[in-house]
Amino acid sequence: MTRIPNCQGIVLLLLLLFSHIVSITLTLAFSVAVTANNGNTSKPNIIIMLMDDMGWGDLGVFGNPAMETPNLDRMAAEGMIFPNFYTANPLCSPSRAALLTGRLPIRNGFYTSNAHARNAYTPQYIVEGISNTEILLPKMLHKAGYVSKIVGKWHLGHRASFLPLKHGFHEWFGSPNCHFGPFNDLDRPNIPVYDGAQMVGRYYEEFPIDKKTGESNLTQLYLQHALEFINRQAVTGTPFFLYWAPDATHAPVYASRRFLGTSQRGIYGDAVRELDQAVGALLERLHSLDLHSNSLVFFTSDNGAALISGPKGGSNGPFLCGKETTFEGGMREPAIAWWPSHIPPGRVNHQLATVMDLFTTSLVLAGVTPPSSTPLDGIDLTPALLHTRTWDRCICAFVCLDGCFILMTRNSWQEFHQGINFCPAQEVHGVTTHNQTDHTQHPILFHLGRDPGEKYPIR
Ligand SMILES: [Ca+2]
Repeated sequence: MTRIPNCQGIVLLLLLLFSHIVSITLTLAFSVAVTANNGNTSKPNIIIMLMDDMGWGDLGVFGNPAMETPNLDRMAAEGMIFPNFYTANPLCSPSRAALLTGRLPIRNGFYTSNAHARNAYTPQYIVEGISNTEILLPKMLHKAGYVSKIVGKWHLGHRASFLPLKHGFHEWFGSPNCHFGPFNDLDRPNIPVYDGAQMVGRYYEEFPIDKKTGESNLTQLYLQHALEFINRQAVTGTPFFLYWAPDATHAPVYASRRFLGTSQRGIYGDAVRELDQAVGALLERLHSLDLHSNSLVFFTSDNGAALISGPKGGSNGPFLCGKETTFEGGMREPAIAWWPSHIPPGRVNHQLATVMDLFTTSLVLAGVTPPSSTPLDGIDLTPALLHTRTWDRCICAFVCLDGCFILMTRNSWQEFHQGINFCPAQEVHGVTTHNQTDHTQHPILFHLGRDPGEKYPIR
């Protein structure tokens, strides 16, 4: 039997050594005040662009040699990149739950535990959906008068009580689940698409995706719904939160006809190029409506690229493994912040940050105080965004131990026995092992500053 260099079943403990991480380009003090949305409010609009399975190495500005993301690269040149930005979990649902709650998966219920064979990326079967006890970002922002819309993938439960409009969003166009499928049975029906509370069709039917050619106009639909929402908010003058979550880079990847065959990276690159075009269109719209100086836009991804897709998938740059592993390739995400006249342009900020920080930062910018009874795991990033500051901190991906230690567990027994290799061609002896090993008592440590690819354990 061929041994599969599988990454599953490892418990990985990372000691992040922050002292070596320094920020560059800190010479200019940059002090700003949060000013007006068309002069009317001190509350900036907030747009979070969350990609699906897009890797750290997929953007030109992060070093992809194809250099096929001119709009994102321009966004970075006009804003700030965070090369040390992490998700909270290398899977869709728990990552999104963490972003929208500001809380670790183990707090908000969307977590994977080997001991219980729980696999949180299928919430409808395990945790069913986001708990009513969790307070999501749009609900908090509503206290400050924000109007919120989600465009794209939800993935926090498909039953009625779990859908976005039940958890603080005022508007929604998109689907409760991934687009992969279709599932032609009553238990797993073809995936519905909603416009608000109304189901308006299904993927592969009213919203076609050609599984042979990869052609679909869904990214353009998601773009149009986002543009239309921004247009309306510009008229009303009310602050808004737009959570733009297209899923074109999740397998099976798709792109519109005019983008198919245009990338040197294949259809995955076609999807990236189309998303890049959409990002450019959204930023341009903010400019044309004179909202740019009062809109914080943050671009990132929910987890690393899925290496099980091989050359048909994305790139995690120099990092080890990818989606469904807690190595850097699964956890570290591309991240760009853009806010003209507030975020100093062209900066690289090495502040360690996570998707959960977007929750806390958004509340700070909106002037909303989170409930004191709810522990939050994100921190306020405004000193980094507005003043290019960096500081030491700890991040905990699953379970906090002492100090800056982080305990990470990966993958269910069920998947383990399927023998999926999440680290193809990236075997590191004693690290990416096939056999599940509990490293809790003798954790594997890497010095990420010297060894970002996690090739050389220091213990
Ligand atoms: Ca994902």
